[in-house]
Amino acid sequence: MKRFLALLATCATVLGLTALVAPQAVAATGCRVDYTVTSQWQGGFQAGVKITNLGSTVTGWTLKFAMPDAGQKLTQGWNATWSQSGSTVTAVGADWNRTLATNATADLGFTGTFTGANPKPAAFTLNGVACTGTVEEPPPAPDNGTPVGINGQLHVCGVHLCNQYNRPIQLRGMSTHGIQWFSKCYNNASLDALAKDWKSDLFRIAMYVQEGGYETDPAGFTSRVNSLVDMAEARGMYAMIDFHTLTPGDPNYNLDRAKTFFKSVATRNADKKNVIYEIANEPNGVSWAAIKSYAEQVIPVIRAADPDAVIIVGTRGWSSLGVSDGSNESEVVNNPVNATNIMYAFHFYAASHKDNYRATVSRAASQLPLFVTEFGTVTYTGGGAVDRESSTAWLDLLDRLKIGYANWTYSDANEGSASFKPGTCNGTDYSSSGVLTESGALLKSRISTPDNFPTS
Ligand code: IDC
Repeated sequence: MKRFLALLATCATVLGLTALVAPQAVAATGCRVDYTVTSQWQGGFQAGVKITNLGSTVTGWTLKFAMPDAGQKLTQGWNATWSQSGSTVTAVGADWNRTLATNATADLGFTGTFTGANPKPAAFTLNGVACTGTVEEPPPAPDNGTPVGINGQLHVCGVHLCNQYNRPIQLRGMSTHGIQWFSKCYNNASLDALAKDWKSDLFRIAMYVQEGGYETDPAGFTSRVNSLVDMAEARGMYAMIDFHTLTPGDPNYNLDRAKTFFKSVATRNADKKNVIYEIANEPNGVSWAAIKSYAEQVIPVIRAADPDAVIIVGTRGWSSLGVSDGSNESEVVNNPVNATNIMYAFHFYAASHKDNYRATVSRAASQLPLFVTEFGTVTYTGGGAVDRESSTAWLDLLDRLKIGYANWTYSDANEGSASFKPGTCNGTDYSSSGVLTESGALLKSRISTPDNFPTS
């Protein structure tokens, strides 16, 4: 009989059928081992080894692992038959635990001696299959190379936006169009393209308050914003929640709505690292004093729920630091918002706003933390031709000053500022060059260059 089995095994091996007759085969999905040193004393230790079978049922098992240090020696084990050869420790299942159904566990243990550090064993296998997720604590999540993974929770340091290593960074990304109109443009395929093809760091979520926006359905818009925050987070992008006030221009008109909205989103997203709050898109026809008063009422609402997030305050004259109203940054420098960890918004439309606006930004950048939360390559109407020369001058300036930006818009609106040709959002292709407008192609080429975020 023995000879017959040996012969059968040989034939099976020759025919490549080992798995059919091997009594201990497990599915390749494998196993998990949790290894815990339960006590340790001078020169000796005791460890628990819990096996979880993640494959199909096994009717006999052999666990192997490596002692990483030559000084580590098995003394005695239980709930299996234990042996050690060189650095390799072997435990063979006992009669009463040799059958393990899917997800079933077996608890073993052993005592040993050690010299030196007593490192955790490595390379656990069950019937030859590597048991991933072995050691007692899961390793820290890798930064996986995404903007949020690398930079973590942001904060303002001096006039810059800084990452978890307290180093200045520039975030480059795109703004949605009004989500009340272009919701269909924000889906898994378009967000994948933004994260992977555009390598965007940032996704600004423009939630209009009027014009069919938040005021018409507060719960619905709040929930849509939250789901877009999650979609950005899943792809390692920062999400900027833009309370897109525009008409009327006095943000105080929406003060109660702002408090309700920000209390809700800040509470819900407090533990996330990827959220930046922008509390008023473009104040206009209103004094800096009124904007500051609004900010000093809304910021504490956010802070109470989410104390460490960066908050961005809009500025006078459609977030032009007052320039479009004939003023300049000095009104903010001389009378800043009474809060920490905040930045000020600056917006421009490259075909309309040129040298005097750039001069303002160059000057103000050494005194105020600035973020270009919205800009266009075209005129302030959102339409017209791309002004390549002015757009390039602006982007070069922002890069040089490490000022973050979001471009208006990641949408297929029928206007020059949109990145995609009209109709693109009815389809599934957001990646090929054929769907890009001139503005989209320009921004994609600028945003997708390497970030080289500092990590120390
Ligand atoms: C524009 C849109 C346009 C829409 C209009 C009205 O591009 O399709 O009809 O708003 O709401 C801003 C605003 C932003 C404007 C954009 C272009 O923040 O809402 O979007 N712009 O006009 N400030 C300066 C320009």
